[in-house]
Amino acid sequence: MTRPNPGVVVLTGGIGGAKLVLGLSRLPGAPRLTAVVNTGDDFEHLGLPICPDLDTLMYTLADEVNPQTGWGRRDETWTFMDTIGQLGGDTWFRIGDRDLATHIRRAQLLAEGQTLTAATQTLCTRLGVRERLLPMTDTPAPTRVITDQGSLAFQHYFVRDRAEPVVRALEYGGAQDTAPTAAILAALGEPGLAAIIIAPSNPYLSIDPILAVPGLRAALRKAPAPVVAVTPIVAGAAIKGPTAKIMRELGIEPSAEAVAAHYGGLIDGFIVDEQDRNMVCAIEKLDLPVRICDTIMLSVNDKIRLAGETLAFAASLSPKRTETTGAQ
Ligand code: FO1
Repeated sequence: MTRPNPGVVVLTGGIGGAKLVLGLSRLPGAPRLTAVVNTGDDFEHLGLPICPDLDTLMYTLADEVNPQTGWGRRDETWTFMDTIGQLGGDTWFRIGDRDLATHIRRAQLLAEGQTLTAATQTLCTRLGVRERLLPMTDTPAPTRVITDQGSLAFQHYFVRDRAEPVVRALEYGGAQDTAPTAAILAALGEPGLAAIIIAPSNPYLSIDPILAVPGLRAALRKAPAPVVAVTPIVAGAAIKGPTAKIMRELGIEPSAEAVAAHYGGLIDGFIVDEQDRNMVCAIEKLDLPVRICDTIMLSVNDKIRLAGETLAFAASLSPKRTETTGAQ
């Protein structure tokens, strides 16, 4: 009898995290992948439920993502957007014609009574995605960005205002009455789980909303697998997006060390980029094992290589985790 491949759970936002998830999915003998995806960016727009990070993961794994933007679908046309504009509707959030079909179909599935978890599974199956994409909650948990220009809904801050307002604080909808879904708790508690990976996504905008879901941190601590985070900051700058800018605005020096400290007691190991070798000692002082890798993922091979190194690092940590916390 063949044993199933080990399970791996990845906590992730959109574009950066999707690259690592794609790498994991393309590894020879790929693990059974579950991505727990940020839905703090979700919003209702033009009457439709939009789930940007779930869709970025889904399109990336289906080889359908727009390679120029990293979000939306490839080979897109824009008749719908142009026509909405002609009719005086909002055009700051660009929904392509092919992408529109996803939002309409999702709206229909939700209206029929499916949970977001089930609707996502339905869409993924139709697009041939075999990895499991789990929204962090089935109930809305919108992130709000408190800025020098007031409290903004996430997409207003990020897309409409191009992440220009100065961030003073972040509020996560998950801090209220949401809960991790049964599917997430089952994935994190699975016997033989090989690793839990925190993707190189924005810690404040993409990962913290997931960690703010009540019960999620406790489930991570109890999980029978080491938790490894991959740095989203290399040489003081973000690979993509406003992570470094937001850190500065929140009074935090943007560095891999600061991200490691931010995840603190939650992680068992941290991956820094080879450009940040000089930070290894400081991170090890946080009592955190560190692995140095090339974390820049430009090609598919880069993604597969980093995925392999992340899993190898996690495997090297497993005995320590078992010794110190025991299987719970
Ligand atoms: N990002 C943009 O910068 N501009 C857009 O017009 C835009 C539209 C869009 C439509 C569907 C979708 O799933 C994602 C879209 N994104 C767009 C990306 C997205 O909103 C952000 O990158 C994420 O929320 C941050 O992870």
